[in-house]
Amino acid sequence: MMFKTALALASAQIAAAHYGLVYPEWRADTLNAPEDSPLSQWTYPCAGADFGSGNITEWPLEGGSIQLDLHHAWTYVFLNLGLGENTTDFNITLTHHQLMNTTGKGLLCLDDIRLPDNSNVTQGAVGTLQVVTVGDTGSALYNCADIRFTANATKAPTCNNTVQHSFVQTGGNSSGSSGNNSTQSGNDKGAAGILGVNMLSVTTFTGLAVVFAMGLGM
Ligand SMILES: [Cu+2]
Repeated sequence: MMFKTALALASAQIAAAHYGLVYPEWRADTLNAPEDSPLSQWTYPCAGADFGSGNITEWPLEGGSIQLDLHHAWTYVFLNLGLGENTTDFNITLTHHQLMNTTGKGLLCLDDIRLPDNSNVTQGAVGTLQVVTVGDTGSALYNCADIRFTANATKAPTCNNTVQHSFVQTGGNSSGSSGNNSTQSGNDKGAAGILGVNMLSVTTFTGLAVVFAMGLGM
C-alpha cells in the first residue's frame, strides 16, 4: 500500500514534468488529462490525440512560431510536419540543421520556424505539427497541433523565452527568467551544477520505482 502510494507519487512527478505545447494550440491538453484518458505524451505520434480533437490554428505559409512550456531540466527538441488531416507521415523536419538542446525549465519560443524550400504547401492546406522531446531516459514525448497554412496568418500573439536552446541556464532561480541567454559566470555554474545533481537523483529514483513496478507486474 505504501509502495503503491510512493509509485503513484513517482508517476505523478513524471507526468507533471513532461511539457506543454502552448502555441499553436495542441490537439489536447495532455498534461492535465484525466487518469482514465487514453492521452499520454509517451504515445507516438501525437500522444493519443486524433485530428479534430482540438482547434486548427492558422499558420503562415512560409513558416511560423511555436511556444513550448518545458518542465524538464534539459531536453532535446525536434519539430516535424505532416501534411494532410490525421497524417501519420511526419516527413518534413523543421529542425534540419541541428538538435535543439535546451537547458532549464520554462518557456521556449521558436519564433521563426521556416519550412524547407521544397515543402510545397499551398494556401488552405492542413497539416500537423509534431513536437518531440527526448530527455535523459532516451524515451520520446509527443504532442501535436493542427494547422492550416494561411497567407496572412500571424505568429503567436505572445511568445516568450525563459530558456533557450543550446544555452546553459544561468541565475539562481529555477525559472531562469533573467539573464539566461548570456554565458554564465563561475558562481552561476556552481548553482546550476547542484540543481542538476538534485534533478538527476529525483529522476533516477522515479525511474527505478517504475522499473521495479514493471518487474512486479503492477
Ligand atoms: Cu516529463
